[in-house]
Amino acid sequence: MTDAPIYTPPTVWTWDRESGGRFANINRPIAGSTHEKDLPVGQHPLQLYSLATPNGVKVTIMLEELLALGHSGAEYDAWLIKIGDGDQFGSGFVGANPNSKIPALMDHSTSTPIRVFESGAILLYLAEKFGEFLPTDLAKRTECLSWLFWQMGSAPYLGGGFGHFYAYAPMKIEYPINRFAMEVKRQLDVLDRHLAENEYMAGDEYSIADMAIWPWYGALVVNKVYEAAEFLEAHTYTHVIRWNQEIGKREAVQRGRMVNRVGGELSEQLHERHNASDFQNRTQDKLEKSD
Ligand SMILES: N[C@@H](CCC(=O)N[C@@H](CS)C(=O)NCC(=O)O)C(=O)O
Repeated sequence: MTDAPIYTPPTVWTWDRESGGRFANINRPIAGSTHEKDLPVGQHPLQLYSLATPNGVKVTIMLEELLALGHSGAEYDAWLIKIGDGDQFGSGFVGANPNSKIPALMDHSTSTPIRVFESGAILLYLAEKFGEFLPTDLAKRTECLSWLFWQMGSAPYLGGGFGHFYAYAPMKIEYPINRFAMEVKRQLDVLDRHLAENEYMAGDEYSIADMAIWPWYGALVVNKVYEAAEFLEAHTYTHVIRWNQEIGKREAVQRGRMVNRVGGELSEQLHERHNASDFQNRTQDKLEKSD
């Protein structure tokens, strides 16, 4: 093992400097709001406050899938929360999610608006509200929820563990990169073995488990997060790659990926979404600009 910087923890940890690395400016050891700011509310019952990170995309995919099935009650306004600018610490956002992380959903269709935070809870809420993408058969429903909660417990090792130390930390340290690469490869193998025998995560039905897992692990195997596909030998997880392609072909998934996206190809960005026609207008804007 190479030499790692030596650190002797003090008796009591204190927050006296920025840790460095990407996102260090938004990390704090305390919760709560930093400034007063109400959240905007649009015309639809469902108000989403988010950003197109893998956690945000789960929810916009679900909403677009529900709309594709004809559930007009799933019409939504998607407002952009710029986490790099600290929007998640505004008082209105903290009211919607005391954990100050996107995504957060407000449902105004009830007499007292309901707040939902944590992407897994939002997927489950919408699945139950509209009766879709959560199998009704007890065994299949249980399998679906097991994989949904697997994602919620596993992805922090991928994002907060591997992704942080491999891509974002101010220096490359062998010990954590080794530890989290090992865990992420193990997780990919869990998925690969399961998808060798199952079309989707919950078996033969596409469900909220796929919507939760795809934006993280699907993106990882095709090098869309952390540029780590080669390092992790992602090409060897052939069943994950097959499943990733299958899900990526869905039109609702392609629309959901664009909502609240502010990086990457301009043609794939829809900063805010208030109507289905916004996707079309985005395309027209682009065509007009390129004329
Ligand atoms: N377990 C949460 C994780 C949400 C999360 O980590 N969101 C990140 C973006 S992907 C965020 O808002 N970070 C802002 C911050 O940490 O201040 C979920 O699934 O909803």
